[in-house]
Amino acid sequence: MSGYDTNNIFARILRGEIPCAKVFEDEFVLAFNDVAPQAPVHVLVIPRGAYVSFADFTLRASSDEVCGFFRAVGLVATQLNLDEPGYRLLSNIGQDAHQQVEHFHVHLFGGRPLGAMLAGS
Ligand code: DGP
Repeated sequence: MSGYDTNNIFARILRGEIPCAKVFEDEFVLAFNDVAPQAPVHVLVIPRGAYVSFADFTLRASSDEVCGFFRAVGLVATQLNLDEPGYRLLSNIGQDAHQQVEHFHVHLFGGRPLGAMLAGS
């Protein structure tokens, strides 16, 4: 995977150049509704820092950023009342996973039974 493109769509959302339906934000993350939801709840959680992939994030981000990110993911799920009956976290990394936006992110799906773990195989 190549370097970070500062004009990717999530970088532009973070800079406020493109609007988003914000769900949560703190010093580490921004969480907002996916523009093309695939479940009643479909939220994207992104770190504020410029990281392309999971490896890039976990290797280069500070411990505070990594911890803050995953805490925030859990907090968003809890705030959306998803702990029961449950939800799914998913992160696409690279070509085989069809990562479209090269700013590391986690999808949070919920609000209905989510079916089998992988589709399109
Ligand atoms: P992926 O990189 O394949 O894990 O998914 C990227 C997701 O980002 C996809 O579900 C659609 C969403 N998305 C793309 N552009 C925008 C946008 O401008 N606003 C919002 N809210 N979501 C977007």
